[in-house]
Amino acid sequence: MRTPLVAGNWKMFKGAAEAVAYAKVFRALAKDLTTVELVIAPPFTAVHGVADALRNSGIATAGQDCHWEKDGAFTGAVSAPMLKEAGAELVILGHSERRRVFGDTDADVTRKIHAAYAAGLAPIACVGETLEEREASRTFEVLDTQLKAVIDGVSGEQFAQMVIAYEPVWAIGTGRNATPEQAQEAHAHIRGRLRAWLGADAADKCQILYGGSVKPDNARAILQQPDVDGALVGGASLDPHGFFTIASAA
Ligand code: G2H
Repeated sequence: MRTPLVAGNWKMFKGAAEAVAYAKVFRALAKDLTTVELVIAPPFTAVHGVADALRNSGIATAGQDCHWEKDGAFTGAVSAPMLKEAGAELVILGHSERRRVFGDTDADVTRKIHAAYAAGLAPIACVGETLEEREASRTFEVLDTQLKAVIDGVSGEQFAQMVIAYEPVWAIGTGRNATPEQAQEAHAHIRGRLRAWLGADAADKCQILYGGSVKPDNARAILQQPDVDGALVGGASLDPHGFFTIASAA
């Protein structure tokens, strides 16, 4: 019922030239992969080039973050309308690296989500608990708090555009991925909360991605879980062939 979505989050890797070369290779590899929605999120400087190289391929380009204002004196920041103009169709918001390294709060994530919608970008909203929170049995409580911020003030029509990514912080870039059962448990919890708060239709249609050390050799088992609708892939998306293998498993 839900189309799988696999997104590559390149983080701070690849300059514009390398990014465009990758996009051309990946476009050719994925030309017959029509059953999966594909997204590539390069660094800001490569968004325009990648979007251009993927034009009319069905593969979308995403930003990795945006500011909540559309313009202003915010040195170093990039706004949602700027990403849209550069060719992005989506934007990753609330990634744990933004929360942990740059201090993004739940309130910031809410503002950024509304800025994305105003610019015509679909948010890929990230939630996830730390190891300390999991070990203290606080996973569901943390997910609920972050989810509430993600859907705060979002209309039903807007929510239909949203993608949610569950990324347990302890599994990000550590090589220590959640087991398929742990992923399914968290995803089912998220969908249950969405059902309670937004209704069955919204919850059943929402694509919930798993992120955290997804690799070609573990993707299939995770993606087979009933409430896992795709993956947000970091390190393993940097190679187009590896990323294609993961996308093909969805
Ligand atoms: C989680 C993920 C992509 P990685 O951050 O967002 O990265 O696959 O490298 O753990």
